[in-house]
Amino acid sequence: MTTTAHRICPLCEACCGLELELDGDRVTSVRGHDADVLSRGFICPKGAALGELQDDPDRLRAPLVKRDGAFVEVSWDEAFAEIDRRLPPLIAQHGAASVAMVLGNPTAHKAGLLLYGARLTRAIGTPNVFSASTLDQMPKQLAAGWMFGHWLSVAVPDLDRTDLLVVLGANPVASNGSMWTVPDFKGKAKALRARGGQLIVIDPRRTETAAIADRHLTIRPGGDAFLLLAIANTLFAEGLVRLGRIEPHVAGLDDLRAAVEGFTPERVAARCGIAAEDIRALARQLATTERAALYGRIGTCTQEYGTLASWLVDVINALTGHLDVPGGAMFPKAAAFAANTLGAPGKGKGISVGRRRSRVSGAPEVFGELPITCLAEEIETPGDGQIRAAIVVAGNPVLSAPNGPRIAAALAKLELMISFDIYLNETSRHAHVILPAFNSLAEPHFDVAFPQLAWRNVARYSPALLAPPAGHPAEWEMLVRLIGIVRGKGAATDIAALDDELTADDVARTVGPAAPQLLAQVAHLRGPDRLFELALRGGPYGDLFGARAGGLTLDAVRAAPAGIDLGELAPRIPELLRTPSGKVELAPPPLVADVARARADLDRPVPPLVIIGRRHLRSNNSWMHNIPTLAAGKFRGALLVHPDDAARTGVRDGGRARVSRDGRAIDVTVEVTRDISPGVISLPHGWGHGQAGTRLAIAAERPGANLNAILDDTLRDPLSGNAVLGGVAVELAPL
Ligand SMILES: Nc1nc2c(c(=O)[nH]1)N[C@H]1C(S)=C(S)[C@@H](COP(=O)(O)OP(=O)(O)OC[C@H]3O[C@@H](n4cnc5c(=O)[nH]c(N)nc54)[C@H](O)[C@@H]3O)O[C@H]1N2
Ligand SMILES: Nc1nc2c(c(=O)[nH]1)N[C@H]1C(S)=C(S)[C@@H](COP(=O)(O)OP(=O)(O)OC[C@H]3O[C@@H](n4cnc5c(=O)[nH]c(N)nc54)[C@H](O)[C@@H]3O)O[C@H]1N2
Ligand code: SF4
Ligand SMILES: [Mo]
Repeated sequence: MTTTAHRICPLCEACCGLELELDGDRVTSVRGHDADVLSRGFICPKGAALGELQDDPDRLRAPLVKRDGAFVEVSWDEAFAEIDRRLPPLIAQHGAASVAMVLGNPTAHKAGLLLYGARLTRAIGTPNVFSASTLDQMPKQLAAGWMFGHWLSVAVPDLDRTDLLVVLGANPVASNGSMWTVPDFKGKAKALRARGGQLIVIDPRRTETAAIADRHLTIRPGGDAFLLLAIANTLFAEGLVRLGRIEPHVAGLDDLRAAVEGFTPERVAARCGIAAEDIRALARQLATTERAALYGRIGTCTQEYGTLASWLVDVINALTGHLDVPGGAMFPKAAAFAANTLGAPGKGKGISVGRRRSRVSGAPEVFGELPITCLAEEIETPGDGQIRAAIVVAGNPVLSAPNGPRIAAALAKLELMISFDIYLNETSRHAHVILPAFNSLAEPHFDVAFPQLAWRNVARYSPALLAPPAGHPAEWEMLVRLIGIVRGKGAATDIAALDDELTADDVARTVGPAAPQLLAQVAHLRGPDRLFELALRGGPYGDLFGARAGGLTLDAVRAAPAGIDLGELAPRIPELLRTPSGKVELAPPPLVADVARARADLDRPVPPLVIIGRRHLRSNNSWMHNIPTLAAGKFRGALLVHPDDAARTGVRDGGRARVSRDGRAIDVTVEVTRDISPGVISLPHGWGHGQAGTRLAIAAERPGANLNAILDDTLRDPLSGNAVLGGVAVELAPL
């Protein structure tokens, strides 16, 4: 029997609402859900392939345990019994720090993994927590934390109402937006231009986004902080600073002015590869356009000055009067889970970072995490606190983190590795136990993080659509079972009872003596649903457990399959602020101090050739290369080379070439194109399949090369610990 159902897409930050046709348990068609309040019918080829993802014959259907070096399928009870035999004794002997938690990107897209993964981390109590955040957005979170008092108080462009959007180091036409949930960016950008507005893209490559822009400025990789310092400098020098409505709530303007002194457009032009007159014109255009927003993403984060650049993006939005106003950069107000809607408004504890340091490199902790580039050395280096076991949740660091081969070798040495993964891939092949999810459609979903970054305020819920085969636990149940094992309750924990206990503890921690009363009101729910209900009802639009008539409840959101529209973004300063001063901190001391590092680096010579990454609409980081319709067609893992560089190095279009750095090398297929700047080459990350012991038949046919095999795990933004994933010097030679 065919049924129609609706679902939030679990694949990327756009979080599109999908309309599925189901024949029993099989997905027979996927379309955009026209009525969805967030995405309004938009869909991309990845979302359309959700059915294929479920049907993939290589997808794991049962837990695997490694015995004598080979994986065997076991029952769920056996898998957990294996973990129970090995994990608690290891913790008892070597301490909690001997277990690493490694959280990958899909953790953010699956509420069960996100909410219960955090509980498992707490239950183990390990300081060794690593995630994709330090390959991605940690700089943006840290800058936001220092400026606004919470790491998810991130301003996003109010695209529907702006007249000028400047995109720096992002390609939302391919990525569908990041730290900015904006399904159908392309449609919205076209609407901006149709109403007379402008789109400017600053990127070393003429990207799909640059192709639809009014203007494309090429930048030298890693030059963003310098460009932004010069824009800020120009705004002060030319008397263009207008803080606008946030003026009474801003601190640090004088310190900021002093910090950017000397960074004139002329002084930075060579460093960032943009002519002084272009920098000045951009500063003036931002300052004099009434509704404008500057948006920076991956390109601005995954570099040596990631936090500095992320901070300066918001600084420039503030200095030009575009922060927290319609048509500028605004703060969403999420219906649930947003810390910037909790507690007393307008003031808070702010953030604290660097409370401890990593054992080997001494990298500071940021928001409870250590840089993922420290993972291998923490496994390899003997001594107190050495990592001997890892729990990898939906992550593939062998392909996604710098010096992947070193990570693979380190993982192979672990006494115990547990992977939550749906494939036997480059990382999970090193596990001793693999716990595969049945299907995201079998679990209820509520976007925990992304409404805090969304172009519009909405509340949506996706109920479970499929029943898993008997005995196949939901991912949150697997995590609860692991928590039971860690707490010494054995492999056969009563999941419902332990879930009750965990939830009761959390509620008591947040609301104190009122906890029993609240819990009684949600006693009809279990697992993630109960957490959604608690967060929604206690949230800024919630019914406050009966105190606010007509407020949101999970039932109310569930009754609206297209979601509930909570309106366009509205100004939130000062209410949103959680800094100790109750102000927007324009010049946080660690960032002002970091400007000195940039100043000392102004005259760094330009290497002849540097490498950067890119993304493609039909690819998703290191996975989905095994999905037939996504893998079909032109190979998308080629190295882009400018004709001048091709001529200089002797590589040719369609030929093979070797890219090397510090004695490490990868072999790639070359595509010669004028879309990339001279002196820059581009290779997407997440490739390098076909490795021994993996089970990804389609991906192995055209494996591509692992960009991260030549990137360095020693290069980090010192403030955020984020990896440097581009702009590093490489050599190129024909094969
Ligand atoms: N050089 C370079 N490297 C980069 C980047 C770059 O731009 N350049 N980008 C970085 C960024 S932004 C990110 S976010 C990281 C991403 O890197 P990772 O965090 O490693 O995430 P993915 O590569 O998406 O791998 C996701 C893993 O989860 C598994 N998976 C998929 N669905 C499920 C599920 O439902 N349940 C479970 N348990 N597992 C599932 C997949 O099989 C895969 O193993 O890569 C980073 N690496
Ligand atoms: N189809 C698809 N969508 C995705 C993903 C995917 O793999 N595939 N991954 C998802 C994830 S995890 C994330 S984090 C987001 C990322 O989303 P985006 O931030 O939009 O990421 P990219 O598409 O990699 O765009 C980064 C751009 O920065 C440019 N760049 C590189 N170095 C520099 C630099 O130094 N300065 C400047 N100004 N630009 C530079 C690159 O040329 C590239 O065009 O995408 C998400 N969406
Ligand atoms: S853009 Fe594509 S992958 Fe991302 S949420 Fe929408 S349909 Fe899913
Ligand atoms: Mo990411």
